[in-house]
Formats: sequence, structure tokens, C-alpha cells
Amino acid sequence: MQSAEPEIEDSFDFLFKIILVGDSNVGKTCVVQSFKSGIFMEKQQNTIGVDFTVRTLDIDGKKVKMQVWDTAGQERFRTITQSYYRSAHGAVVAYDITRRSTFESVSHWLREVEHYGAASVVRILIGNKSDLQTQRQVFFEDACVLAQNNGLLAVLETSAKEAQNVDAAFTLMARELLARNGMNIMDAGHRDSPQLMLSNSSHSIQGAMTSDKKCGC
Ligand SMILES: Nc1nc2c(ncn2[C@@H]2O[C@H](COP(=O)(O)OP(=O)(O)OP(=O)(O)O)[C@@H](O)[C@H]2O)c(=O)[nH]1
Ligand SMILES: [Mg+2]
Repeated sequence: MQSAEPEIEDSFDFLFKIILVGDSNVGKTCVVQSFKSGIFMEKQQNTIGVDFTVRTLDIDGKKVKMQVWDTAGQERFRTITQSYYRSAHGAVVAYDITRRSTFESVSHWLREVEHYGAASVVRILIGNKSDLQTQRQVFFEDACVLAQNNGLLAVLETSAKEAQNVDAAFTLMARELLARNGMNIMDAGHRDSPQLMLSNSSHSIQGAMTSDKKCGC
């Protein structure tokens, strides 16, 4: 007879699929690892195709299972990764704040999401490697403008190395998806900076900043 334990561990109230895209070496795999285990490993192999990670969040007493699809940024894997967009509820587009070219690629990744993803997909932007302030090539304000112009839910600067804003990014995503699923949820209340919650979320999160936009930079 099978133990009931795995079933209990695997139980959840909501399951959301999140695709993580962006240029190679922006730190997507490190961000996912930080989200999963809080661990940063300096040496990473470039992702081949797509990797899959799961973490269940507790949000207002609801078990929200986040299935994160960590895609390869390298051009040669494009056709493989394209097939993962369709079933995603959320898309996280990542760039590296120390490499301007990766920020310039964001519009490409947004087009991919638009082209291959569902119309209702929730999109957020993350600028990773915020611990490398002295090498910064992208102002947070520029990311805010881009996010606003493209109707994204939010933009955050993250550091996988220092576990800065990583949980916040996925929690924001989860809360928005819960709200879209009819859950009346409270605002998280605390934020690492810098991050901007945009007001044009199609379904507002209770207590989230609407008129009171915050730009922590
Ligand atoms: N300083 C710093 N370095 C980071 C951070 N995140 C990732 N890195 C480094 O950036 C490099 C690339 O990280 P990956 O996570 O492999 O990048 P990726 O976006 O998954 O790359 P692909 O799999 O090729 O798409 C590694 O050498 C990491 O150590 C961060 O937050 N801060
Ligand atoms: Mg990777």
C-alpha cells in the first residue's frame, strides 16, 4: 500500500506555470535556484533547452505551486523554448543590469511571449545582478519606462547572488495570478527595493499601489 505522505506533500490549491526568458548569461538559472533553495552557485552551465523547477508558496493560507520553466537564452535553442510559451500563465523576462545589450533584447523576448504565449499571460520584468552596482549599464528608470510602455505588471531589480527581490518577483506573479483567478488577496506589505508595481494590471491586487506608484531607485 502506498503511503499517503507524498500526496499530502504534493497537494496544492493553485498551480501556475511560469516561463523565464531572456538573453544567455543574464542569470536566469541562478534566479531559479535562488527561488528554489536560496543557494547561489557562481559556476553555472548554460541551460540546454529548458529546465523545470517547482516551489510551493503559501499565500494567505493558499498553497500555490509555482512551476518554473527556465529556458535557454542561447539562440540555438529558440525553437525548443518556443513550444513552452503556450501553457504558461506567467512570463518573467530577465535582463542583466550590467549588460545594456541584454536590456535591448527585452523587446525581442516580449515579442516572443506575445507571439507564442497565451493572450492572458502575466508579464513581469527583472533586472538581475543588482549586486553589481558599479558595473551598472541600465538605469532602473529606463526599465520602468519600458515596462510601462509594454503594459507589464511590474519591474524589479534582483540579485540571485544576494537573494534580493527574487522571492518578491515570484510572489508578485503568484498574487496577480491568484487575483485573476478570483482570489481576494491582501497586499504582501513589504518590498525589497528597487521595484515598481505598475498600475495597469488588468485585475488589481487589493492594497497594491495604484495611484501610489513606488520606484525604489
Ligand atoms: N554577481 C552576480 N552574478 C550572477 C547573478 N546571477 C547570475 N550570475 C552569474 O551570471 C552567470 C550566468 O548565470 P546563469 O544563471 O547561468 O545565466 P542564464 O541566464 O541561465 O544563461 P543561459 O542558461 O545560457 O540562458 C553565472 O556566471 C552566474 O554566476 C547575480 O545576481 N549576481
Ligand atoms: Mg540558464
